[in-house]
Amino acid sequence: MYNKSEIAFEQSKKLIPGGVNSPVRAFKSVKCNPIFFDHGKGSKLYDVDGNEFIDCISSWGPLIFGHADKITQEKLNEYLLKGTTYGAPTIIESKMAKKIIELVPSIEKVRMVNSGTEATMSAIRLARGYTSRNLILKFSGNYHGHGDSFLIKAGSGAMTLGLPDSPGVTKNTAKDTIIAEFNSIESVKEQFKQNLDQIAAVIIEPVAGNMGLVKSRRDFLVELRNICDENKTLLIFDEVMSGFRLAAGGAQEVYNVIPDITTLGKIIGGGLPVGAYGGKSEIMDFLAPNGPVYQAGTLSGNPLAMSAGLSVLNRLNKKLYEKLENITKKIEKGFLKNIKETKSKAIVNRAGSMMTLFFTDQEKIESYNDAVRCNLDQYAKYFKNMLDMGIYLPPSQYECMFISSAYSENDIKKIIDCNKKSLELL
Ligand code: KE4
Repeated sequence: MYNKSEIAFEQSKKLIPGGVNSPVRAFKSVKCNPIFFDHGKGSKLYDVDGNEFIDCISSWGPLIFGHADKITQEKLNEYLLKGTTYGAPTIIESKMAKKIIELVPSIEKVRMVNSGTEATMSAIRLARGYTSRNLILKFSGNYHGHGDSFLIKAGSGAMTLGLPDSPGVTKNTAKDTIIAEFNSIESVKEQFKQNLDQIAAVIIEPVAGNMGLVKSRRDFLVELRNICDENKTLLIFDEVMSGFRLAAGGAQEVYNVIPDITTLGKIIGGGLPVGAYGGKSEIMDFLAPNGPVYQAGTLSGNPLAMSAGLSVLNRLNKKLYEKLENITKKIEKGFLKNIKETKSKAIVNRAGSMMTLFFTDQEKIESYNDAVRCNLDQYAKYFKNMLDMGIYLPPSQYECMFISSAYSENDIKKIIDCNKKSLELL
């Protein structure tokens, strides 16, 4: 069934650390070998053995319209014929910036970079430069990319592999990152009390997707905004995952809580490497060449990625989000029915087209401490059952499903039916 993937993995392990270019792809926590894919189309992925899967990861979020989206490809081909990169300004970069500013409530100016990690690293440097303070407050279980300052109680692959605090991050760096508990305003107040006038920024995933899907409570976000204002601390929403996915204006539109800086990625690249960070002009103009905070990038804003990203952002409309909501709500409803009928110890967290089925006997999961009590062995077995039935889930309990608009009614039915069979097999 997966022979060619096995052979490919044996080969890649000789060439690439762990055989993969990003750790969570190694399938370590689900105790099986990764699948190597040959191509995708719409809601489907096809592996090198010719197996077909319904893709529930969408490349960790970017592919909101599914694989090999026709309009994105046409735009890419058009720009490909003109060249690939110039290392100089192009009009399409301004078009992209204008579109992001139109869509994201907090953004008056935006800088393009090449990944979500670059966006968050740059955002905290900007916040430190703008406030002349050193400390960054982040939340347990939140993942903001692999920048040194973030690999402290980090989520996603770091949490999956049990490496939330990575070696190689110096004590001097780590001391400038302080931790609070997600959805616990008391823990935030305590840190501000302990570190008066020293906190440059609070960075948060307003809808967390890196400990599995855990939403902020709205009152928590509102209080967080107030505490930042009272302490002249910048509030950074890391919307690399939630941006353009939960709504055209991301989580900040849904919650109506406006950060000072927003970081973006994934969907804005249409499948090509892109990140971005933006905020109030007064803050963003602190960046070189206007201001003293330096950040740069050879391929930042490259026209190919801009053309792919814009082909997506230009199609974000109410109808799309209604479709994504309907598809994902049907799957959630089906899962909840199956959990009940199979008497499984599991719950489902969902925000728009992001969703996680947690194996737990807890009533709800609202924090890192809740999430770490999940049954990882159950998830691993469930993952493999679903994989063998042709449903490609995130290979970690601490990741999210990302649903695309390319799902058919048959896809929805198949996912729900396979979910039931997989739960029965546990
Ligand atoms: P990238 O550097 O991977 O483009 O973005 C980092 C990042 C920043 N902020 C948030 C909220 C993120 O979710 C991410 C990256 N997400 C992971 C999935 N949990 C990427 C997948 C991977 O690491 O392979």
